[in-house]
Amino acid sequence: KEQALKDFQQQKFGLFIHWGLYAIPAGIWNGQRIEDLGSPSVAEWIQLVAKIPRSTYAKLANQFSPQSFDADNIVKMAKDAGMKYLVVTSKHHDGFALYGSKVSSFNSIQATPFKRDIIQELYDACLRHKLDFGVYYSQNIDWRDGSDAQYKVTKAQHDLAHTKTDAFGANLWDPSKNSFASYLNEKAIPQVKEILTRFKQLKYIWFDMPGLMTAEQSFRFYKTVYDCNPHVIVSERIGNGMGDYAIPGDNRIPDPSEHFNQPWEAIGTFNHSWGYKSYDHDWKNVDELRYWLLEIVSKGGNYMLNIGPDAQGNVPAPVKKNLAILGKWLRLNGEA
Ligand code: JFZ
Repeated sequence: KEQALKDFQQQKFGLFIHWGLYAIPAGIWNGQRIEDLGSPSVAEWIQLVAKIPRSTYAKLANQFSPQSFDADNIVKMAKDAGMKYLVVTSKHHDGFALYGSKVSSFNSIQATPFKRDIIQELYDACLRHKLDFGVYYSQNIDWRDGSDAQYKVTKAQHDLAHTKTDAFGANLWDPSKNSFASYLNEKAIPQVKEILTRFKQLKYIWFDMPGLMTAEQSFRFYKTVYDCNPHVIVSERIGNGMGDYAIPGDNRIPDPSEHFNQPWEAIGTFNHSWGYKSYDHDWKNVDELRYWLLEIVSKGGNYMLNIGPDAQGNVPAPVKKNLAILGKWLRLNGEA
């Protein structure tokens, strides 16, 4: 693992991809923009913010047919931009898997007319173009099968301890009947195993939003990953101080005085949303991208810059354009 971490620290620049069913509403539900409905106003949170029932949300899968999706194009774009790795959402908070999961049929092969394995396609393209590959996996929040993110179970305890008491992220509008334990045993842990077994060259697993997870639960994920592939490195958002690399916070460049005991990675959006948002056109320009990259890399971190492809699988034009210019500049300076 030590070598894997050293390699990771050398990468400097990577591509983060948030993609899923939420690219279809793209920030608008029943004619209302997500910021007019509540917060957070990032497009991939539409199900929670608009309190969409699970069965209604699942119907989006029937419309998911991104005919323009081309893994090679995306990976080439990243490579030409000077990026060395890619991390894509294998399952976000909505519970939808972008690969052919045997554990849950709510996935891109079984639940959609598209019937393709997006993670496999991106994985293969990364191997072809020699980019390191990782996946994001929402281990705690799962609005479809994850019940209440154990809010009901542990709120009293947490109140007593005066620690985290909010139910942030929990599905309280239409919770599944699953207990949190059964969600862990029957979906999340098996899917993590499945991913690690399937994608043998996986380098990173990016857990996120641990919420009220106990140390024991975080450790179960850590151990599951380690037992399947001890070289895979794990983001700190596995929770409870576990994880192999630090993340200074979303869209945040750490202060020069900040000290990390681990390799770290700053993550950032290209506009103001991770998932595709049809009306957010406030893209970082090339000077801004250069600023972020240089600030982060000069402080010793990696910069993982996010894109959200649209419902057809297209990468927004300003993203392609600005990345191409940035890559050209990096090559002129011998850095890519
Ligand atoms: C989380 C997700 O909820 C979001 O949808 C996206 O995937 C993002 C990368 O991660 O959102 C967070 C998580 C942590 C912080 C902020 C937003 N934080 O620590 O500042």
